[in-house]
Amino acid sequence: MAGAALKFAPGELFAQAQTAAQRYGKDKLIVRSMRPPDFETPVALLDSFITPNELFYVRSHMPVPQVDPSTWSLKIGGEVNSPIALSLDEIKKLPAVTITATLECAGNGRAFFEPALAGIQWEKGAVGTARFTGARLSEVLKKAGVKTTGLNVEMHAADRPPGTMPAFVRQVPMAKAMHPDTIVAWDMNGQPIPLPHGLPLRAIVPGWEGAYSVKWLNALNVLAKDSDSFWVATGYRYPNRRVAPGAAVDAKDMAPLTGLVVKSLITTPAAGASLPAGKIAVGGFAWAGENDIAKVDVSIDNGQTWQAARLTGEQARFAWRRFEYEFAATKPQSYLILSRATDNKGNMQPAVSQWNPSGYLWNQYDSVRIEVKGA
Ligand SMILES: Nc1nc2c(c(=O)[nH]1)N[C@H]1C(S)=C(S)[C@@H](COP(=O)(O)O)O[C@H]1N2
Ligand SMILES: [Mo]
Repeated sequence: MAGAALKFAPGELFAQAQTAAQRYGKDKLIVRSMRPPDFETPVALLDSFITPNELFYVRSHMPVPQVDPSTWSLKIGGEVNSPIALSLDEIKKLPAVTITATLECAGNGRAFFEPALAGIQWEKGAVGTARFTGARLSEVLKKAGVKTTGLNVEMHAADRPPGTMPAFVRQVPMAKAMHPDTIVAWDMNGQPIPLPHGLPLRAIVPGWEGAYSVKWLNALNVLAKDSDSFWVATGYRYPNRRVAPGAAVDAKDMAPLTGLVVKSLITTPAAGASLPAGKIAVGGFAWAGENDIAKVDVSIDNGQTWQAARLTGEQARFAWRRFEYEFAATKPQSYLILSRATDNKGNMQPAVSQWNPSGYLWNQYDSVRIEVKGA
């Protein structure tokens, strides 16, 4: 009878996960959840400034909706002079802009917090950079005419929650909604937005944590108050004071997340790499939400000394920046390579991330251990 009660034959669960990723052309990604699809990019595949669509992480709270771009409409209502619904064609007639933006899930790195937290156990790869083409959210709102009473733009989407989970409704404060780089996008890296990324229309709220960039966007509701959506009132909140790891935090001491925090990621060498003695090339990306990267330092002696890495390649307002550093490894030994970014406001990555009840904004020094063998 041994094995008779097994629900899965050996390998079957793995095969199901592979199928879930293949369905969306994401077979190189790590499946963190099959239903809904939550896929993480392996760090080694994040080695280009632009993350190709098939390598871009996916974060969805609920099943991917069925969409028909030909009948899609974006409704605009609430505190506006004339509520309207715009078709995709009408939206595409507005002036098109392309924004290069790094999107990162607020929960990226949650797996590393101690004590452990509930939620998707993202490690380092719930981040990526793409060029999004669309119309300015301000231009879209102008079509309906925002009243002076409008404080927040509530964003609704077509994905429908299973069971009792609340629908994914978010809000953007008016100033950020009106920013010229906040857009409703229909293209991602020159292709129609792929289905798991929000086909046919998604918000891009650059520099802010990924959950502001609502996918499958189908309604804007201008509010004279704060949204009472679960995902605004309760979700995506962070303590406004330091808390002891594991401590409960009162709701009144929590504030909404906004901008991403300063962070760096070593994409090469790979963790655990075994390399011959000689020159070791270190490279990766650093980003700081709405701020710019001022410098990235690298340490190969457990943080006793730090050397400045070179910042290279393309520079875009809301995108990560490439850093490179080389050192000579003369004899066989194990190295822990650390990276630490600083932004133009003087914020530096901490040695240890601040624990918080939802496991958001993990941003401590990145580290990669490698083994150097004899030449
Ligand atoms: N409609 C809808 N939009 C959504 C989500 C969602 O579950 N539903 N997830 C958000 C979160 S938490 C993140 S991090 C980003 C992820 O975008 P991506 O899947 O294109 O990488 O989408 C955001 N937009
Ligand atoms: Mo997210």
